[in-house]
Amino acid sequence: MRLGLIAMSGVRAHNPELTRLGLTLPGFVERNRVIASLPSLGLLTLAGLTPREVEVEYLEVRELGEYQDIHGFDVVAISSFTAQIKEAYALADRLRAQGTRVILGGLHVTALPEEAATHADSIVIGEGEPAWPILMRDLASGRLKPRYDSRSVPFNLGLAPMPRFELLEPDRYNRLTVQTQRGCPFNCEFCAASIRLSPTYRFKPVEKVVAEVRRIKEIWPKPFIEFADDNTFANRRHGKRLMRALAGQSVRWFTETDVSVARDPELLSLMRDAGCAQVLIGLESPQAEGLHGLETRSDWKERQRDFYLEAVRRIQDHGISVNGCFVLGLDGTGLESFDAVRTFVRDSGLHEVQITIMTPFPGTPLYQRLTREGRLLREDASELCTLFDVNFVPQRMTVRELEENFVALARDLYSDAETRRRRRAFFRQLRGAVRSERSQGRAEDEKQMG
Ligand code: B12
Repeated sequence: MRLGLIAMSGVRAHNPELTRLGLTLPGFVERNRVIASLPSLGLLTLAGLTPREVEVEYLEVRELGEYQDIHGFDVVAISSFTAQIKEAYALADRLRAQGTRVILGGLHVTALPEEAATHADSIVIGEGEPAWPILMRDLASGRLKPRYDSRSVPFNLGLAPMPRFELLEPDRYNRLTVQTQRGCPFNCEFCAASIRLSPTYRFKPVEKVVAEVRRIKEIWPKPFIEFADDNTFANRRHGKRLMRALAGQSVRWFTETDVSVARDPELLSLMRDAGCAQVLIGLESPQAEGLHGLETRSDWKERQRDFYLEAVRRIQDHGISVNGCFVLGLDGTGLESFDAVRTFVRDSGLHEVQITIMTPFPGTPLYQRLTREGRLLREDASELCTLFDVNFVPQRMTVRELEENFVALARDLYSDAETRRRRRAFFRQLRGAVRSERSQGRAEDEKQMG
């Protein structure tokens, strides 16, 4: 049997002005080029659970035009994010018309299984690992079921297979992903990441993470790794064990976490020593009005706001740059929010910044609330789930104001001059931190020498 694993790759923006901007602004172009080359870890993971007698090929589909070239598979498995789901369905329909069986799974399929089922021979709802071996067995015996649902039991990451990185063309990738944990102890209203597959927060045993890093290094001797986590250091003890284990691996890496890492200087030092280049933190908004109610369990995000500036300083003082992410169009915020972000970015010395538009992804509490409030512009607008397009009526500005001000903010923040200014400020901060560490060290030496 020949199985094709098809990743719908690349980054997307629908808004023509932003797409144009994305092609010209240095800060934006650079980041997009770098991240767009990541492969699908979900599919490589399923490959790791596929019986060895099945011949497996991994393909990236970037453009609709390439669809013609997909031939010769008995079955294909396609991964799904919301933004590209219409392309994925078009591909699935075409392949099925050719006689190839199609299996769909991933975040969007989990959010809207009924819709997905009309384009597939079989769908997987929730995490892939529990369902895949059963599905493969049923497929081999001619008894493929139309749906497999793994939501009842969270997958034990202690049983995680080794992703089959060797299926990738080595020259095509410069960054690889490794997942160290799944879920998140927080529950942000807009979150459309792994808590929507299974809400339980779990982590992968450190030894397994290190084994994945080692496997990657056998293929790419100097890889840059992105942890495909939602919040790597939500469990401090696990985070520290992971850092101690990674310290000997000589890899540089990037991950997503929250501001609480800045309250733990030991953790920050361990992260630096383990090769952390950058952390991406969802600051979401510099305004209390924007943060209020975002985290639905205990309003955790709002309670961190007064610590934001200090947190960025402490993390960057450790030589780890912060990519601060802000969401525009949040309820409670109006036109003042654009300047609030500009001011915060300057005052904090953030090395990198990412701005996105509040996005109601299907399957999220935000989507349900905006539907209830009659504030969705279009219900069937998955192509607008790019994080750069508006598909809702904002509370304190018009759609047009949100779009125009967002573009103006992107133009400012990602301009050549502003990108260079941030970079210079970060290196200045680093030099200052090294000087003060040295002088502290000297003071301690002098104290010890009496
Ligand atoms: C790495 C990453 C990327 C890579 C993806 C590479 C790739 N081809 O997969 C790149 C940089 C290309 C990317 C692009 C985009 N991304 Co992105 N990305 C991530 C990130 C950081 C990690 C995803 C990951 O690897 N998870 C780990 C794997 C193991 O999980 P998984 O893919 O969900 O797979 C599991 C299951 O879903 C299932 N499964 C998945 N596929 C399949 C298929 C079958 C057949 C089966 C049976 C099962 C199955 O099994 C797997 C194991 O359990 C997440 C944020 C996060 N922290 O999770 C955002 C995230 C997935 N991205 C997001 C978004 C919005 C985008 C973009 C639209 C951004 C943009 N404007 O361009 C694009 C969309 C690209 C596209 N073509 O559609 C959203 C998606 C929300 C959603 N519900 O759709 C997330 C959650 C971030 C967020 N801000 O909310 N992204």
